[in-house]
Amino acid sequence: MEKKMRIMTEKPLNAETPTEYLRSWITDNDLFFKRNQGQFMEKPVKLSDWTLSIEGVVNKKISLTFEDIRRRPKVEMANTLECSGNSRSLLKQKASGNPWTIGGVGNAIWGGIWLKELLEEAVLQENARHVSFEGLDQPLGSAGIKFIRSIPLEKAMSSTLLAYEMNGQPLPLKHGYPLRAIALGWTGANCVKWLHKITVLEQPFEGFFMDKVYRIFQKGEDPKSGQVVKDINVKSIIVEPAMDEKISAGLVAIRGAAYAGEAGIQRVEVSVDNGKTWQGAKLIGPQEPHAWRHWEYLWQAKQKGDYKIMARATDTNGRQQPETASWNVLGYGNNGIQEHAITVHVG
Ligand SMILES: Nc1nc2c(c(=O)[nH]1)N[C@H]1C(S)=C(S)[C@@H](COP(=O)(O)O)O[C@H]1N2
Ligand SMILES: [Mo]
Repeated sequence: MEKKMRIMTEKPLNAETPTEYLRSWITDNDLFFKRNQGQFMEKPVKLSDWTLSIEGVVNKKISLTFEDIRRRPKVEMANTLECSGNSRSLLKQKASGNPWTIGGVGNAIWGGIWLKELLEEAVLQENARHVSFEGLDQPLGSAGIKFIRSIPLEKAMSSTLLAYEMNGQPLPLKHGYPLRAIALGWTGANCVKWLHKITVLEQPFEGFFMDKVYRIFQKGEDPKSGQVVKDINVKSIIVEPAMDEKISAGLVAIRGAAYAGEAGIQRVEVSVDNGKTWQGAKLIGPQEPHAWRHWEYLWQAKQKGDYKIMARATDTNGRQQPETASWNVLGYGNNGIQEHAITVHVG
């Protein structure tokens, strides 16, 4: 199964979804991108050995078994998950990190419970501000730093899921079995896998994965002075035709997906003449909050030649993709129109 993925590193496993598999609204669990900072267990943890604890600035520490969680009413939410570094390799100026093209993104239906319910049960103290997540995966490398991340309390209380199902299946081992956080509409780094410990904090968690990475900063700046990457930028990707595809003159279906994190997609426009003119694409397929929207533009390709095709999305808050991405040292959030243009040959 991993064969179909584009594997960037084996240890830790970092693999992206080939463009052709981004054409369906639901991304198959097997083909969903995999992004890891550490090493996950070879075998799934035994559910009888697993508990989820909630501690920190709460009045009532709690510990739950998997059954305790399963017994609660199940919530199912669509959510497009994207790695902060997705599209990094398409930046005109190189940035360090995994060389994602556009496949560090996927859409799934996540089944689980609202984090809010558990936090309320644990009774938050007045000084509660952030919620940190810790997984069971082991750090790789000499530094031995665990992947621990925290999100603001408002996000934890409003739209964060603890998911044990992915597309109707038990959460696959590689995607965090048995439980992961899904901060709806936020980048992957906020969605800790193999979750077993939640700590309510008075301020953001301090550590490597909060302060040195997942921050927007420029050369010479202290990473910690930069903004933490949270919400997903408005963006559209072209999934059909393929990059450099040879197509015959006539009617050509240009298709793609657009997403904007917590916002919805208002419109997508397509240009086949280097940005001189833009035509509205048709929004197609399911429309769900936090999930990408697929789109289609039928193009009458009359003249032979090479064409650059570009797509431009606008979200429901009026944010529009920039002409070119705003660069940062770690290459996060590349949503540039130019960076995502494709070339096709009409023959
Ligand atoms: N425990 C743990 N959770 C993690 C990570 C990790 O390395 N360890 N990687 C994060 C990052 S950077 C991303 S993009 C997503 C990827 O989720 P996926 O592998 O299910 O696609 O998981 C996040 N959760
Ligand atoms: Mo990520």
